[in-house]
Amino acid sequence: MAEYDGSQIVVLEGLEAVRKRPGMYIGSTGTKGLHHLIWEILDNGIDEHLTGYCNEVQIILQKDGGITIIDNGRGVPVDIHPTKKIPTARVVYTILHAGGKFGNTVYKVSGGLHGVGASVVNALSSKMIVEIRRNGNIYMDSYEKGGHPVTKLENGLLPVIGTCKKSDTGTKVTFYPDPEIFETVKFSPETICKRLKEIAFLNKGLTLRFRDERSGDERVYYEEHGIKSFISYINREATPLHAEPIYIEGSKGDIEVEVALQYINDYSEQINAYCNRINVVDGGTLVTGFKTALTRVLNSYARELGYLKDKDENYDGKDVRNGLVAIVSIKHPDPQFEGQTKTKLGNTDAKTAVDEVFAAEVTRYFDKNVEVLRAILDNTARSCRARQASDKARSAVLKQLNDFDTKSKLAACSSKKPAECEIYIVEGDSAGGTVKNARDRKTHAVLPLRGKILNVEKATLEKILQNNEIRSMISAFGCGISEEFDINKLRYDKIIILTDADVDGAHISTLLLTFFYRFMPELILEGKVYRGLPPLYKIEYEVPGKKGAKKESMYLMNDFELDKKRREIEESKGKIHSLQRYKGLGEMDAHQLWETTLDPAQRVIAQVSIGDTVEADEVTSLLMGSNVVPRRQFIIDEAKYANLDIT
Ligand code: 28F
Repeated sequence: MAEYDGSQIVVLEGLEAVRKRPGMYIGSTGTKGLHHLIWEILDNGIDEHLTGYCNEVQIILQKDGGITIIDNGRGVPVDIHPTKKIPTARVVYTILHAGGKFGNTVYKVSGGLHGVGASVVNALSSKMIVEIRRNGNIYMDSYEKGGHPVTKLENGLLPVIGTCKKSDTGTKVTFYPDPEIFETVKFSPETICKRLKEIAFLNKGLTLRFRDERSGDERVYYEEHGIKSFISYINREATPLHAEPIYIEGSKGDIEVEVALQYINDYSEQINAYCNRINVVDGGTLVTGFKTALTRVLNSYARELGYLKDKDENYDGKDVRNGLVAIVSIKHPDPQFEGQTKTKLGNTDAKTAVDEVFAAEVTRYFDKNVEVLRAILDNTARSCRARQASDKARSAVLKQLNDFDTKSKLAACSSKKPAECEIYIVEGDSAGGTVKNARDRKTHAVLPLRGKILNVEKATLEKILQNNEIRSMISAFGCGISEEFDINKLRYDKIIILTDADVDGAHISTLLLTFFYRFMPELILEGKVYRGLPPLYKIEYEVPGKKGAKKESMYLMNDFELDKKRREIEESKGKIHSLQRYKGLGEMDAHQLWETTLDPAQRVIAQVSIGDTVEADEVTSLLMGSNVVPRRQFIIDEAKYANLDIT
């Protein structure tokens, strides 16, 4: 057993904290949290690419369930850390938040959890082995059971297990996620490859090699043209208005700016923003700078080329961005992330940098490609005319909607303070009735939906505004939609979707989310939308106690909890009296529904968030759009993750 001195005892307590509350560090212990372990280690390798020392990263899924990630960067330093008095590499992998890089000298890359550091991965692994190639030596360190170092240091240094060429440098990390922590330790090659593809797009010149030793599958990801190719990939099924995506790059001070954009024949706009490779889902200053510059440049060209006469008003930003698909990617030495989910960039210098670099470079481009400029201005002029027409139609309908819609079946709550009110969107009148009885009338409103709502992905605005279910929601929420949307007018603090845990329930929930995402995206971005999670089972059992058997009952959320409870009852020689599976909300009485699903003190609700803008837009169009073939393929690929209720 390796000897520990005082400094290391502190270290291990840090990692113990991670094992106690893994969700705090990696979001969840489900498959998403499992894959965050990979992103964390991978990000450190990509950091090396960002700083210019690495051009290749390998990812190997091993037969024994472990995963190995190798970069050809400088290799984690192995010298004795000035203050911790242990090898720096051991500091990186055993001290919390000591991530791959310290200080701000290097752009910190992160998979969205903003660099919780490689030490968290170690803490949540049953085993980790690190091999470092530096100064012509191969150093090794290894850890077990959540980061306990097991390699004996030699004169306080990592042992050298071999030699290599001086030029052969880099870091190799192999880790085995701890099955005691994770619900599943099975990696998904599809999930990994999708992320590797995105990383290649965002890091032009970086080669990513993937190998799955269980299947023999090998893939290489390399995008010589980076985000320009990313735009072509995103638009692979669309009809572009100009053949080549526009690509600009430049820098202002120590902020590097890249923008790629291509207009397509579509009504929506999609801007994907990245800061140091983090997908800033809520945008922020880098997007504001881009939008301001684009609107300003196109309006000045519109006047110069006669699209707009002196008396005409400027084109609106929405007109300019109709059919736009863009990626704004910056590298910033000290990014400040804001917002509830820390995915909005706050640095004001980023706004100026993107505005100035983009305006100057895209003007240079348009001066040399007037036919592309005209295609875009024609599109802008068309969008402006269409908007003005539909504005008239929409505001007429919305004006009528904002007056309280008598036809709606809303059971309002008595409180008029949005901060304490919640609205439950419930599937069907019977469940709606039970929820109306069970709720807290002061703060709980209930809006029962009669069956399926319209699929907005395939409908025009006029058709959408004629659908009663949608009208009821718009008038109940009180905050308008699209351009008229104003989150400050929302009458509720939470919109909780309560559907049955069956296929129909899932479909209605998806239709609702499509409507929110397309017409009230801020509801989701501001974290207002939740999924109610009623229990799936009620189990009644007895466990032997000192004063004879004790009868107990409890609610269980899913099969994972049921299996765990069954094992517990078995181990304590208990007996199960009954197990009830709830097929739908209507099967619960008001009291049960209150204590399991409505009572804020006891219920479980899941906040809906957008993890990745490219994915959100793609999956919504894929699942809800008109192209059937790619949808069928998506469902086949993802079906293994669905919790189907085929009983
Ligand atoms: C497979 C995962 O983790 N690669 C890494 C480096 C390189 C350096 C580094 C990492 C602690 C004090 C910085 C080397 N030489 N791949 C990886 N490659 N961490 S993690 O430094 C951590 C140091 O400051 C590195 C000079 N500077 C930095």
